[in-house]
Amino acid sequence: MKKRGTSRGTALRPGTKLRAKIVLIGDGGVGKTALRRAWLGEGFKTEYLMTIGADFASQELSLYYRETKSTYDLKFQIWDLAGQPRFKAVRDLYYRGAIGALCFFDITNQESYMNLVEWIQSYWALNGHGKAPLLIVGSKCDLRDNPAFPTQVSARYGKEYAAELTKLLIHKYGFNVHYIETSAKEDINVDKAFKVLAEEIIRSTIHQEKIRNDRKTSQKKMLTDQIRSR
Ligand SMILES: Nc1nc2c(ncn2[C@@H]2O[C@H](COP(=O)(O)OP(=O)(O)O)[C@@H](O)[C@H]2O)c(=O)[nH]1
Ligand SMILES: [Mg+2]
Repeated sequence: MKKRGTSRGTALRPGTKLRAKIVLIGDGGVGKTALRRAWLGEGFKTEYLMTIGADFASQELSLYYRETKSTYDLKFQIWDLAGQPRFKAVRDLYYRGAIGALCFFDITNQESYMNLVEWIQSYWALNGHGKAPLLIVGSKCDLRDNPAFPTQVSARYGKEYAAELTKLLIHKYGFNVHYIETSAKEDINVDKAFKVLAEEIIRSTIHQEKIRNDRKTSQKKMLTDQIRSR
């Protein structure tokens, strides 16, 4: 039988590599490029170099998944999208095929938090897979409680939003939404953000596979029953 070509259709087996396209989304200036660079060991820059359209990077990651007691290899293809509205037309094309997203807001910028809803909606509407895994990232946490940045988005908000999304998604889609605060500047939770997303991609992929197999089994049973009852 013909295998489906999408990553979500690809069987996830220990020892085989799962190609996972992920997108980094959120308003311009929230720190998407900085986090990607920090994860790839490219250092932190204070000056702001705007991403034009999209940047691409790839990185491999092995992850031990407790529930199946197996190690999975993922090859992350990371698309770092420009956040500015004027790049919207280009950006929409890059969502296609994404099975994971890091959704950023800057903890010192309330508007960037409010805009998360739209970012997440676009990702789900345009990736071709629907409700795929994501992680909510509260960035620049080194600025937490810094008096120079008096308006802050409290960690409670991020956690509540993630919990609300998890409630909506876990049963049908089989993944959790986590909230993680990161600092690319001080290397806080940089590895963790990518690992937690990887784990939820694995959880969701296993869940989708199980649904497909259950469906196949029940259809086979139906056919067998039909033939027997003749
Ligand atoms: N204090 C602090 N500044 C950051 C952090 N991450 C990014 N920045 C700064 O925020 C600005 C925008 O970062 P950038 O990664 O280019 O944002 P992008 O538009 O989302 O890709 C730059 O001036 C960075 O130096 C962080 O973790 N802490
Ligand atoms: Mg950028």
